[in-house]
Amino acid sequence: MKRRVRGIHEFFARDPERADWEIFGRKSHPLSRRGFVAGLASFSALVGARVAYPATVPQGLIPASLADSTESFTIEGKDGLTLLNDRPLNAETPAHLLNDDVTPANRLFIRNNGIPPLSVDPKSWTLTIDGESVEHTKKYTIEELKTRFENIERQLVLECGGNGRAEFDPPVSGNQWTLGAVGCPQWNGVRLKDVLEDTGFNHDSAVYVAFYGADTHISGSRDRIPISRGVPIKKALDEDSMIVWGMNGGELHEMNGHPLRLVFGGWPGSVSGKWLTRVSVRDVVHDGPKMASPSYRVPCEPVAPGSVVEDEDMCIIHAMPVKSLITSPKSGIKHSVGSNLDIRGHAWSGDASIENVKLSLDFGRTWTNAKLEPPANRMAWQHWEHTISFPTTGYYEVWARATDDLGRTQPMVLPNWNPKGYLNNACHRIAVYVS
Ligand SMILES: Nc1nc2c(c(=O)[nH]1)N[C@H]1C(S)=C(S)[C@@H](COP(=O)(O)O)O[C@H]1N2
Ligand SMILES: [Mo]
Repeated sequence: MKRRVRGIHEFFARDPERADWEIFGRKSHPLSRRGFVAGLASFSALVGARVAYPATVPQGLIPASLADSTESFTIEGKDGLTLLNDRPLNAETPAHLLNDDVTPANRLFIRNNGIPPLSVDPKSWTLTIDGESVEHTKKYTIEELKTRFENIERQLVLECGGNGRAEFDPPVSGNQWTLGAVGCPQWNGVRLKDVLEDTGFNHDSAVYVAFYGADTHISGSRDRIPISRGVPIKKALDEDSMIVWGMNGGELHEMNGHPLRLVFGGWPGSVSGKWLTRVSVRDVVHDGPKMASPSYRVPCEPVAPGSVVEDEDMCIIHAMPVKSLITSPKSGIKHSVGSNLDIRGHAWSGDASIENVKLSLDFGRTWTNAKLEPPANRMAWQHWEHTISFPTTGYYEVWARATDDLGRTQPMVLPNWNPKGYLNNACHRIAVYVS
């Protein structure tokens, strides 16, 4: 790692090109991306160009051209990620670096709650399966997992529950993720279900399946563990819930859980335990660190922005909401008016699949369908593309909006404010300067 940067707040504060943020009088707050400016004149001034479709620019919209940070950092085996925090380490991937169909290991975000294990030996690593619903505790080496159970490969979306948190207004504490705490690698491993069944666990009493990992608490205390979460037994027994030792045919990156982790596609990343040493089949809803309110919970019923919500009114997040990303081109590009522009991206929706992706060039007045591919397998993100041309010169925004097969679609503005800033699935938009 080269530098230390604490959050995207600092990018705006330090980058002279982004001094514009100060005109909002809230420079400590990156959220202004979907916040408010005074009117079309200031919108034009901000983007430094004439705005195409001036009539439909929503009142007070902050231009997408100011949204993306250019900061990047270096960690071995990772390329172009943006560092949010280095203790614990948290880094996200800029949208245009997520353009691959299958996310390469060097482009997968990192979300650590504690300190990763210092030395890892895959040969001696073991996974223990225990819990109230397991009569005889079992232990497996990675070699045993590889040889005793059917090996499977799945492309599964891993997205942090707090992805998009930076946009919440009023702001909420936690890593200020913008767009890139998400990826969809191909995972190599076995079905969690097959291993659980091998223990002969008690189907009648099993309620929840929890993970324990080898990372240690940020305080240095040996008596505390950073995180131990889980999923209801139904999700644990899903055909596509996995224990994995590899990514894209290679090893897991050391920050992504090498040598063993869980992957539950489409659920908040926090359930996909890294550096996996133990899985417990519980006869109650798991009560490990970061299971209790307010962690990874949202108000059971919608609340007004800024509300204080009692612990008992917070519900555990299950599947993640419908969402899409524009991964090509990069926001802010210059394009010439006569030529076509290829737009590309991905879309995903928890346990469901995507029905359509629509694009708008006129701030949401009209929408056209993008060409959408079927998923490689359940809970893989789906690729979409579209070729567009711009009728005039000026400042444009391309907006993308996905709808899933249950009819759920993405909101244009920040949805359901919640105290911890989870589940922001507002539409992604990019800026294009046409000349
Ligand atoms: N043992 C352990 N597992 C963990 C975490 C952690 O800090 N420790 N972080 C969780 C969270 S909050 C997320 S979003 C994902 C991130 O996975 P990644 O770092 O491989 O992208 O891992 C989850 N599993
Ligand atoms: Mo997360």
